[in-house]
Amino acid sequence: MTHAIHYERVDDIAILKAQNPPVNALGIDVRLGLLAGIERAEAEGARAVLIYGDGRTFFAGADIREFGKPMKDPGLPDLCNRIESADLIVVSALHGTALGGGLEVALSSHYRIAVPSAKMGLPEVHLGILPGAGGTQRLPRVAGTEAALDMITSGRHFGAAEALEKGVIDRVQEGEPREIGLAYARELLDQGAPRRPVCDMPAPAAVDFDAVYEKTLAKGRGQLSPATAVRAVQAACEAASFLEGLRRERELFTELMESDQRQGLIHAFFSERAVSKLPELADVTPRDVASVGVIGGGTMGAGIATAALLAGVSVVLIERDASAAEAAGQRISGNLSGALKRGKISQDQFDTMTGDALELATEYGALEQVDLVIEAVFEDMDVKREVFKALDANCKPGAILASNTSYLDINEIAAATSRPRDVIGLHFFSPAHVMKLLEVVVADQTDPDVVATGFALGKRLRKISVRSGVCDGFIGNRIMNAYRKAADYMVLDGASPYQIDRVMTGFGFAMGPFAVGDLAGLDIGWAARKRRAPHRDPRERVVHFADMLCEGGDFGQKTGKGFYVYEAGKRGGTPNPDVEKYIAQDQADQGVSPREFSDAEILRRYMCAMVNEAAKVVGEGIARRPLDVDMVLLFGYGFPRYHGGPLKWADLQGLAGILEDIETYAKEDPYFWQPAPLLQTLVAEGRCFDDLNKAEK
Ligand code: T1G
Repeated sequence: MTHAIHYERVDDIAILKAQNPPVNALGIDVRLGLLAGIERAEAEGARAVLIYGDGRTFFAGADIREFGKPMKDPGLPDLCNRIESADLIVVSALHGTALGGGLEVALSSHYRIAVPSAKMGLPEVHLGILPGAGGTQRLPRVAGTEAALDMITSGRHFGAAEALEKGVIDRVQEGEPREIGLAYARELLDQGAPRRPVCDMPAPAAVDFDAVYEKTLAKGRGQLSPATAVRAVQAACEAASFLEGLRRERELFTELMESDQRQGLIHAFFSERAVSKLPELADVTPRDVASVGVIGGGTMGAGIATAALLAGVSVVLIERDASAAEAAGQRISGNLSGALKRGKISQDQFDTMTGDALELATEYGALEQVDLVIEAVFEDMDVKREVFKALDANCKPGAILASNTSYLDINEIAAATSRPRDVIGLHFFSPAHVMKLLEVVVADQTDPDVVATGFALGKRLRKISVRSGVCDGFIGNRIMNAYRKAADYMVLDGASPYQIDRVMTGFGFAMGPFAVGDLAGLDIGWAARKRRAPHRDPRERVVHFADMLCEGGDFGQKTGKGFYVYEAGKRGGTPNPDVEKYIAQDQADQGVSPREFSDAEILRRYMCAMVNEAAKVVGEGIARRPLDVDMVLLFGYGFPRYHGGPLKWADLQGLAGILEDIETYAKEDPYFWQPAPLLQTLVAEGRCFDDLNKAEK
């Protein structure tokens, strides 16, 4: 027996215990051990086999690290069929998270028991594939077609109670998996219970699969795996035999396994785990943070305070006066009542978070005991320097002073204090209690343990934390500024903003850049352009049509009009007829003769601008690795997850072609399209961005 599966006999029952931490992934050692265990049990004349997982969970799925490599026998589909055809009773006892191939192993068993806390699911669609070891054929047979379609196309986890109710498992029982599994196997043997292969169950009832397919495809915003999985379930209902259904499942699985979207989603899966693991922090102990101070109770400050309260961290929020502090308290209560309504927190938790755990104050003296302060006041350097001077004077030694600024220089802020080593940037994204991204901005003098504390706080707040160096806009806003400019330049040159929005939603974004601008408020970009104007390089191409919109008081959704006109009670907007006039005016003022843009050119230019700036951000060391940029764009800017992020997308497209296009665009605008040195180097060396990610591991 391989070490990954431990074999034991208890009378006429053989027990196969999986020992492959951390999640009992079904790697080759486990598969070999299961096969050997079944064959040994049969050879020894055992009457039943119990399969369960040691440690924290039953099998959590195939070993994702094996994807893209030649599959070693036994493959999971064959192994599941072999378990199912075993000439004895097979029982699976589930705990932890029985996911993907793990649940498929359980479904190929004849009986399934679970502890009440067990979670199950077939989340393969989130990896760009579909259940490929019989799950699309067996689940509909035990749970019915509709339930199976919901579980498989959503990829959601579900609990033992729902699994029992839907027929996915046969029993839920408190206890250790080994004990409850052994007792259940014994009971079945004593009852003379029959083997009960799912493959012998009747084919599930058909539904209108074309309608389900179309609906699933539309919902996926271009992601293929959920809709393709519908076709696999359809085969369970319509194929001539179970084996024919399995064959169809394998065909569709292989199609997805070879797709770029599978590579993108697997990249996202591993990157979101790797991005917050920095080698230089491995041996650094974070400082304790039992309570945080928040300076400023506007949307951002209240959101940050809400995120901290939801994570069990008490908050002292400072506002300039009692009424502002009261308003902040209302915002926090409003945020938390949303969590209460959605069942994320109990009434008791709500009462604590809006009661004892939250202090609203107007004097900095209230901060004397907090371990870390996050400043979220007006984005003006003079204001921030004053705030940090006051924090420095009032906070205890060792308290960390963080700014939530989205672009200002943390070094300059730190210089306003006597403790620059305790100063860091913690850039949250609005709404701060919802958006998962946190940019941990490390200044020149920031202590490593302060950085480690930033990441530890981010983990506690269930954020995806990404390390950033100091520059205008850090990682995300700096890159966004570049691709937004590319979009504006295309409009000035003749593309319609509405065509650009349509192209980018077709690429998988929930909204295009102009609709996003309307949502965030066009005045924010306007203010940033005015702030940068005095420092603007004379070679930079300037557009004015967006400023004209703002000068007319049209800031987007908040004023009812921006690039789109918004009507109360209606979702989305319709194109604002004034915009064409402003664009034409800008073109006339600048002597631009507008031309046609194809959808393909729009996408290419937009993405090349994003990739080029991202390559500069990595090349300058502002982002540690390409995957860091990918995670910022995924978790802060709605980049479609199935592309993996802009630099994963670039690798899949081919860097040489991207560089070639950038060099072509640079002929018309050498300043904006200056190729990133890192991109040039990678192309010259025949390497890709992922090579840099691997080098860092
Ligand atoms: N394969 C390989 N490594 C895995 C893994 C997997 N399936 N699941 C987790 N890990 C690693 C993870 O990278 C991390 O590593 C460590 O385990 C702890 O994970 C044929 C083909 C199980 C809910 O999609 O959802 O079966 O960073 O930090 O937050 O149809 O991991 O420590 O080096 O996430 O407690 C289907 C994916 C596969 C489940 C635990 N299964 N995993 O969450 O810990 S496809 C999945 C998860 C499949 C079949 C198909 C979560 C978790 P490191 P973690 P966690």
